[in-house]
Amino acid sequence: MYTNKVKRIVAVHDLCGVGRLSLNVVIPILTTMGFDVCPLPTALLSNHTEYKEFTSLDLTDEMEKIIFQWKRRKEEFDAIYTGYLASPRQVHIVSGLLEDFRRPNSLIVVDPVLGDNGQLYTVYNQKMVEEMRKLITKADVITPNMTELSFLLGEKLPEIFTDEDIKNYLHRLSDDGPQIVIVTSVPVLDDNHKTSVYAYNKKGDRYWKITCPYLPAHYPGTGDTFTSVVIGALLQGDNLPMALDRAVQFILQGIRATFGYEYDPREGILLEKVLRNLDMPIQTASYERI
Ligand code: PXL
Repeated sequence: MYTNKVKRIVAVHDLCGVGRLSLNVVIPILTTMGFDVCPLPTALLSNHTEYKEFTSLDLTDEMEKIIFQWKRRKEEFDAIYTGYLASPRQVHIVSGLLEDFRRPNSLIVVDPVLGDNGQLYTVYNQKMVEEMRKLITKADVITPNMTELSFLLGEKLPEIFTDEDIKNYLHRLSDDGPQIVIVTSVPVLDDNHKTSVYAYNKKGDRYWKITCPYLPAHYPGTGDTFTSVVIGALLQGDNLPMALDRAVQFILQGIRATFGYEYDPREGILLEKVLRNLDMPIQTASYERI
C-alpha cells in the first residue's frame, strides 16, 4: 500500500546550552530537510567540552527509560543517528537501541565522537575508544574525522600520506562492518588552504574525494552539521558523492558567513544565516572518484 509519511530519525546526541553543535544543529538541519527528528538526549551541558569549564548532567538512566517506553509503544524509525555519548555504559545502551530498532531499510549512522586536532576530548579515555570501536560495527555509515580515524584504527597516522593510504584506512574500517566510511578534515599536503573529505562505499567498491578551501579557524560542531546534511541528503535520495558535496558546500557557506565577524569561534558557525540554503538545489558538484 502506498504511504507518504514523513521519515523519522532518532538523534542520539547531547543538548548544550551554549554552542552550535549536537542537538542544537541536528534538529534544525534535519527538520529543514523535511524529517521528523526524535531526540534521545545523552547529556545536558552548560556549554561544550572544548571550554575549560562546563556543567554536564549525564542522562544515561533516563535514556534507558525512554528506550523502554519507545519499545512498549512499538515506535518505528527510518534512521538512527548517534553522536556525542557521555560514557562507555551509554555506548552499550545505544548498541542495544540499534539492535532493537533496526528495520530492513533503516539507515544507521554512527558519528564516533571521540576527539579532534589529534587529541581525545578531555571527558574521554581509552575505554571509550574501545567501546566506540564495537559500536561502529553496527552502523551502515560512520563519519570519523582524522583524529577519530586514528583512534579507531589504533595507530598514529603518518604526517605524509597518499590517497592510497587513506583508501586503505577507509577499507580497514569498513571491514569491521559499516557499508560507508566517510573521513572528514583530511589535510591536503601540498596546499594548506585546502581540506578534503574521503569516502568509501563497500557496495560498488568505490572511493570518493571532495576538496574544498580551508579557512584557518576551528568551529566546534562542524562535524555534527556535516553528518546531519549527509544523512538528510541520503534520505532525500541523493547518491553518496552528491550528499557529500552538499554537506561540504553547506559547511563552507556556514564558515564563510561566520569568519568575517569578530566572534568567539567556540560558539560554532552561524547556522541561522545559512540554514535556508538547504532548500536550494546544489549548483555545482566537485567530487572526484579516486
Ligand atoms: O561536536 C561534538 C561534540 C558534541 N557534544 C559535546 C561536545 C562535542 C565536541 O567537543 O563537547 C558536548
